Amino acid sequence: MGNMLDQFKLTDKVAWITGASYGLGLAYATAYADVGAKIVFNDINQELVDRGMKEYEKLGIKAYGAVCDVTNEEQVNKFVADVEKEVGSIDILVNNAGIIKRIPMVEMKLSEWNAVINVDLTGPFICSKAVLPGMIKKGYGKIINACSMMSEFGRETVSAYAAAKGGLKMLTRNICSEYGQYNIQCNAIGPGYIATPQTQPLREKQADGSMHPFDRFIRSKTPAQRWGHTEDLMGLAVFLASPASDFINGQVVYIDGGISAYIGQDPSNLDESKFKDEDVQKI
Ligand code: NAP
Ligand code: GCO
Repeated sequence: MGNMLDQFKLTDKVAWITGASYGLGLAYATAYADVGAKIVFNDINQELVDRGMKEYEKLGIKAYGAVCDVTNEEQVNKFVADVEKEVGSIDILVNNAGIIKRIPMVEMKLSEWNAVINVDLTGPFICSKAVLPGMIKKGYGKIINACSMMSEFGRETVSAYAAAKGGLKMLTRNICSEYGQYNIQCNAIGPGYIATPQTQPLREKQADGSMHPFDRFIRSKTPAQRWGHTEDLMGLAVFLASPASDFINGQVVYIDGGISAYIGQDPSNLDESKFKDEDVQKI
């Protein structure tokens, strides 16, 4: 068995994290670099790619970054071909890129619905389809999808996002079913409520300086009574990308501070003096 820690190493593995200029994607990439992976990332425009490159340089990480819209199959196929030439065949894909639109369903335009479904569900289809042939040829691969509380629960105003993330849970199971025979594992990370730019609007202080109602609500639904930080997810990201999880397939692993196990308490019971302002991200 050798040294157990070797089970969690990604030495020389090529890891592509989509939409990883900041937020959770940056955290996943940082964790992967720390255990030896070669980092590859894309984002929606050059400004974001440049921002990401600066972040990786600051962290001492040599990353390959390029513009690629995950909803554009031509761009994705070119990105994968360029990576294979410049860095090597992709061993690990994290379908992290995502958007959310918080609009009551009856007010949501079809174009807004389609935008969310395209990025959050069709994007992972396109990117996974692009990397699977190489993984099948090698007889090795890890695909990790960004699921969500909304893969299991609904809530007001996030119909498109919940439909996409619910679909992504089933896409995870289907990739497992079709390609597990080639030693390819497809699992998903299911974060709870994490302090990133995407959830910033739900945590902003009110004009009178009081807590955002949703901030109080989500803390009353979380046994840990706090928002997650990007660092909280790094260990699970490494685990699902490493040999330690080679016999885990088709699973969504929820990392949510206990939300999905807890009925919640009356928000007015919470002692606000215990709460710290949640940083958007520490790294
Ligand atoms: P984020 O801060 O909004 O970052 C998402 C990244 O994806 C951004 O860099 C974004 O670029 C990029 N992106 C958006 N559309 C893209 C496209 N078409 N092609 C390529 N890149 C694109 O989100 P996050 O909070 O880090 O979350 C990352 C993933 O985890 C998302 O899939 C999200 O749904 C999921 N998640 C987040 C939470 C949470 O609480 N934060 C919880 C559960 C699941 P732009 O700046 O242009 O948008
Ligand atoms: C929302 C939030 C959530 C989080 C995350 C929870 O509006 O409810 O944005 O959807 O982003 O997906 O797991």
